[in-house]
Amino acid sequence: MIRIIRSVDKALSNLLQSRTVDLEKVENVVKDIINAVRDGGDDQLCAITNRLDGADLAPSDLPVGDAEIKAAYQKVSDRFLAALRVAAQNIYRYHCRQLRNSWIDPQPDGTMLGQIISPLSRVGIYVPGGKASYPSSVLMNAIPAAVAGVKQIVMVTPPDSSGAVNPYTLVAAAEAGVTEIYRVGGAQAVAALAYGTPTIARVDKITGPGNIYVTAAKRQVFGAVDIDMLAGPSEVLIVADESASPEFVAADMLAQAEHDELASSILVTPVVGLAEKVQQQISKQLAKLSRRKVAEKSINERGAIIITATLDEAVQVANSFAPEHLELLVSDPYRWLGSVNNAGAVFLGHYSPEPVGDYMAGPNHVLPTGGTARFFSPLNVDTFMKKTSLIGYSPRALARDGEHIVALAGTEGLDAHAASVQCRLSVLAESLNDG
Ligand code: HSO
Ligand code: ZN
Repeated sequence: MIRIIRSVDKALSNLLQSRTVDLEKVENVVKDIINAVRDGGDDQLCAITNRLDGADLAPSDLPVGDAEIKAAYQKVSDRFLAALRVAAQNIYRYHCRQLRNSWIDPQPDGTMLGQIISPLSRVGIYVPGGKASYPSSVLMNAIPAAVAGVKQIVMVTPPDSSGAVNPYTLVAAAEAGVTEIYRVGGAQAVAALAYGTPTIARVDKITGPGNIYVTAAKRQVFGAVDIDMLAGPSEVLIVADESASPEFVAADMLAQAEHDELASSILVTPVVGLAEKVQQQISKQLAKLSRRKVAEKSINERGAIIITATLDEAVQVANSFAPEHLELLVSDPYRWLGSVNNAGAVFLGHYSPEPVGDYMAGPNHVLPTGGTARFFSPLNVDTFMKKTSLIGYSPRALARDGEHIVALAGTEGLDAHAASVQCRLSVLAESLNDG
């Protein structure tokens, strides 16, 4: 049964402690894989795929071709495709709102300062295989990249032991504008994307969640490429008052719990009666779930119901936990929104359960986990763009600021910096004298 905890401080420190993901423990295995791929290219990629995924591939089998994508369309239902297309539309529209323009700021003194915002040229999207292979996540990664204007969107995903890739993943990739697909996963795929092999050209940035090996690999290759964030197990924190339905709250907690045994579902409420009813509802609803085993372990080991004195305190607990998903199942969610400062996504009111955001609404479901909502943002269009500063000084502006630059360079002991400005100041002074 899910725990009900009345000591808020203790509950918080326990929860915060238990959610740290220990990437260190796989660090060495991952380093070996990355080095092998760096040194051995495609052959090593295939050898490692054989060893870990059981698929016997030659380098020429790595790319997924058009025929296979066409065949995938034959395997998926019309119902899936219709739903996927509505989701893709919504995600596309939402992310278009995030597009920002380059700008220039010309000044009366003739200077021109500005910022160019441009898409990355080539990005790699990691899509997990097996049970955690979600077509929705393909859309969430690829569509923002396409909106940003990225020309080469490369997807990697592990094959099953026969070498096949999930047809739903392939269809989602085609719908979302992915331009290249390779059947390779794990740390080996991250290494290939970061350093390149003869078959897979290296990318500028790797996004998308994966298991602990993928996450550790992303951390290790950071610097050679950029990465989006370090993803951990998924989590929801629900703040609820007496207006909340115990049935809804329990359902939402289980929706999170079924993702992963390590997922956390937390309810924070000042209403003791609600807490007890939710506890009963969870036991009742659990029995009917196809992923009962996973959900039950998650709920019992990582789940919690925390009783606070007030709703205000409940929101403060949410801020301390900085959840990936925050549901405000309260009578006036907008009243509390201003008090929320750490959350990946906020779901407002009784009719915005997390799956609305997971699949349909449009905002991204790749969100910061493990408390990183303190500083990471959801995956977004900016994730796939970079900025370049523009500096255009006029002679007049340099004449005005030159001595200040010389002064600062002097205090830093950088004579050549000072000279680079001084030689121009001399020319300007001469032309003034001439004039
Ligand atoms: N809740 C997951 C995303 C997801 N749910 C995909 C269903 N499919 C992490 O935000
Ligand atoms: Zn989900």
